[in-house]
Amino acid sequence: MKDCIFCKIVSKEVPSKGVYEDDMVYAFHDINPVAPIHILIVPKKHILGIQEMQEEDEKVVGHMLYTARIIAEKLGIAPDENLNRGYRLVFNVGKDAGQSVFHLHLHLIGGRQMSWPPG
Ligand code: D5M
Repeated sequence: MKDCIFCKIVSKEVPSKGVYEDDMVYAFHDINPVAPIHILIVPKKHILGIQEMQEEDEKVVGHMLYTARIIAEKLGIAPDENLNRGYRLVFNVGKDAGQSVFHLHLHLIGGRQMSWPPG
């Protein structure tokens, strides 16, 4: 989509630090990390956000979650057999939730202790 920063990152028109890519998704380091590890996983198809997700998008959204698991293991932040370590997966949906880029993305955040509730 024209003027979409994440579409431009997917097409490599805008540079990014990629960590994973396949035919459905692209994952790269967030430019403004909130933790030692902060990856964004985006569908190659332009979807505005979860607020515009269609039933036909279930497969790609499920694939984004599975991709997060694979990347977390690769980066060494997946929970161990005692369920220590871990990471957080976040979809910000709409402006009140903090969404600032209106191309669907999943935040994979880890490498430090998280707190709850989020701000
Ligand atoms: O998250 C949008 C996220 O996108 C935010 O954490 C910054 C990140 N961002 C914005 N532009 C770039 C570029 N060019 N490279 C990498 N990361 C970027 P949201 O949930 O919408 O607030």
